[in-house]
Amino acid sequence: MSNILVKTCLNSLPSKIGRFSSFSFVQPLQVVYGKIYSETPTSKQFHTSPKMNSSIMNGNLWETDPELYEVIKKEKERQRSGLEMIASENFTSVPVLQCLSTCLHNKYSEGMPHQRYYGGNEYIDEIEIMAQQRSLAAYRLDPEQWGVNVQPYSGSPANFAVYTGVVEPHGRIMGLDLPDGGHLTHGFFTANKKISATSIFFESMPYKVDPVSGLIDYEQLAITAKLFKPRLIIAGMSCYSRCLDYKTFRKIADDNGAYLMADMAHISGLVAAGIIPSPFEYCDIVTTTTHKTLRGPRAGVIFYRKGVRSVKANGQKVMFDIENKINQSVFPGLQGGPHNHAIAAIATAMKQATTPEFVEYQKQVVKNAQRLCSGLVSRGYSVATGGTDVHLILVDMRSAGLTGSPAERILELCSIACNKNTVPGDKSALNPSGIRLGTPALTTRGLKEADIDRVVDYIDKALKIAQEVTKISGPKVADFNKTIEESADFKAKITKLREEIENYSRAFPLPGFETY
Ligand code: DSN
Repeated sequence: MSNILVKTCLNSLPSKIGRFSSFSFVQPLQVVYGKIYSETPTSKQFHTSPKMNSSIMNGNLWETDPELYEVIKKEKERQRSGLEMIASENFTSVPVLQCLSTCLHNKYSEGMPHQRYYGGNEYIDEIEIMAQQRSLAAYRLDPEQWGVNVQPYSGSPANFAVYTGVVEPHGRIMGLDLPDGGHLTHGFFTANKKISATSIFFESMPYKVDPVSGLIDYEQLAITAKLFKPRLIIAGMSCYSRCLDYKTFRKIADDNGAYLMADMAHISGLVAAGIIPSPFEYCDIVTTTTHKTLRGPRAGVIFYRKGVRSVKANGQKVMFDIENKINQSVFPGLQGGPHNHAIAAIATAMKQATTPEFVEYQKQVVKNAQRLCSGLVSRGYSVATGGTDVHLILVDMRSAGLTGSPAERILELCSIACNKNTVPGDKSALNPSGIRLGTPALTTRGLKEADIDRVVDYIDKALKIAQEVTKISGPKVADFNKTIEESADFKAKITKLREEIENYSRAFPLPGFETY
């Protein structure tokens, strides 16, 4: 049966009746997954297909590739038995994991819903539209005012797509400097090298935090923006523990005729829950990953304004014209086929983001971060900006006579995952003074404030071992590792603490770990 004939049959279905529930209306031939039935198929016929007689195609991973499976099992055990405190990580839900391993993975669908370059996309269209509608709903956005592209593979491609679409080649962008808490894709470069492609293909001027307060220096940003005249300003961060002042960003952007883009990747769960200020009131464009606080799949999303941008003195309306620019920049500009399994997972994650349970989770994430902060401060550690409004804190390890690298290393040896990070005023991203700690993943496992007190105790114990080691080794990580390796006493102390932490951690559940 030709595709045209199949289409004709489908088009003739009564519009209010679902395609598969209406087989009895289409006679005499039925087409299901390419099979032609002379009678209406029973649900058994519909749901079953002959089992493929191929061990590589139909066998389980643990049978077809035990070598790889063994390593995956080790990673699973590492996740289960460790305390995951990397601020950008989380444990996603079973429905998201289920979407990620569906047949949607098999389909090419370049283009936008109902405008594809491949056939067979009727259900993919339905799923992508669902992901779009739910993304707008999760942030309470009016579809007349906002559009969304759910195809970016992740946050970095999403940001690059925005710059490609709305900033001219070598046009100017301004973002928070990476050592001050910004992201690579906010235009990072050093004195010697343009590190990120966003500083190679666009001209980038960073703004900074005040080195004493650790807060974004909006006054200096306004002065620099006036001189630099950026086409786009990025309000976003990778390691900044305070809410952003979007209203001030907006004013600076308006004063210079710039677009304002928020990169809310880290905080998008908190924004969806409505527990911190939303960037949507002030921004023209908002990008996010979907796997951090939002707790969805590893993917990216771009929201963009539609409708009236401004009204001239003579009453003439100036309209936003960024919808097509951004969509075309994602595809065909930068990407090929959308990852449809990830788009389905975005749809279900955005649905979860509207539930009361999700709001409670996000509130607990912040409470836990604040408890982590106060616990460490009470033990003498210095935290950038003195606190946190969000899901992360930045601890200045110089307050414990350490730097970021040995601190990260000792915590890793004790099964606590975090990352070394620059603190305000640091000169080198390779040898930073701090560590970044976040609570989204621990909160997903069910830890509450009292549990965080215990985590603070573990962190403190580990860092005290690091202090002892560095008295002998000095600050270099290679020497630090060697000193531990050569000391039975240090190894015993670390092993004892690690076992205690791992036993504690294993008591907290993980979504889907029994099944996946
Ligand atoms: N790598 C992420 C982070 O850790 O913040 C951002 O892309």
